[in-house]
Amino acid sequence: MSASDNQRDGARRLRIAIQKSGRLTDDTERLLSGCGIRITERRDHLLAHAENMPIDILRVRDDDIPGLVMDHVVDLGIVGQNVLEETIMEREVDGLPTAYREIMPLGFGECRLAVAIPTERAWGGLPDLDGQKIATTYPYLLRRVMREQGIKFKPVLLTGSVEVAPRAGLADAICDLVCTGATLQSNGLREVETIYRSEAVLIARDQELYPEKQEVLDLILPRLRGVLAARESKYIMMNAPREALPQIKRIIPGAENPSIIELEGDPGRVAVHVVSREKLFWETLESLKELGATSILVVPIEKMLD
Ligand code: PRT
Ligand code: ZN
Repeated sequence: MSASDNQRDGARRLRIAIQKSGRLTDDTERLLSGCGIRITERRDHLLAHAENMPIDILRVRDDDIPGLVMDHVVDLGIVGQNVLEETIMEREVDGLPTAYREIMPLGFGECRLAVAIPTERAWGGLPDLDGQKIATTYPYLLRRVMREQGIKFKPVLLTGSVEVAPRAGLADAICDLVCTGATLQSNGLREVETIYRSEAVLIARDQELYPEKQEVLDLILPRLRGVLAARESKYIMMNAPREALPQIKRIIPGAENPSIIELEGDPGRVAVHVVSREKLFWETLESLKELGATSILVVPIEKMLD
């Protein structure tokens, strides 16, 4: 293919940058495949072509994704808000473009950026760290919070193994991503202050897209919303006393008008089918049982199109 063929192809195929291999990769690929985008190429290929749609997937390090969107190399990117915000501040300092559009948060890759100190150390608040060394991969996000509070600190930049810095004598505290807290705990650290909360987001370049690409985007966005909506939603079926219906509707979270079906030979009871659009807890099912519901079935929903 010649360079001009490539350019023409680039104008037609929607390009999405995703993390090549890391914490966002599995969820991202599941989401794309949930939208019906079929990719068979192996993960070690930088560029993968979707088989059934004019979409190309670019597999890169997560740190490169915001820049690729902001430099208009790709049309869409899926990345953690932490990386996105940090990159924006870094690029502003470097005088690089930072415009993009956030399309939607994606409900995975949830974590927090937190300050942690050695477990035995007393804690009175962030001012305790005035003038001290803090190891982090996110100097800009940390500096923003510290500046708001008028606290000076010495950043120690580490791109990995941040949690070992205090024990190795490199820093007094750390500021790192935390999910379960297990890493901090096993390194003799305790979390004392959350400075930023993050999840994965879908972002787009801020320019108008070529019509061919816009068409593909208009096709996949409702599918994406459908996959996300279906994730928490459940289809609930049960048999219940007719007079308990108002209470049943009240306790099922996010329930829309249920379908009520007569039960042959049992005029006092009906079958109820309903979609619950929020997380369903065991407590709710137990309450349904107390209201006289029997044969309660909860079924996951794979796709949803409103
Ligand atoms: O190679 P590449 O540069 O692409 O990957 P990476 O190593 O920079 O990133 P990766 O794959 O570790 O994380 C990608 C994104 O996932 C992050 O930018 C966050 O948006 C999100 N994410 C969610 C996390 C975590 N949870 C997480 N727990 N990123 C990192 N961690 C690390 C954290 O740094 C610490 O080392 O996990 C450890 C703590 O986990 P817990 O569960 O013990 O608290
Ligand atoms: Zn990274």
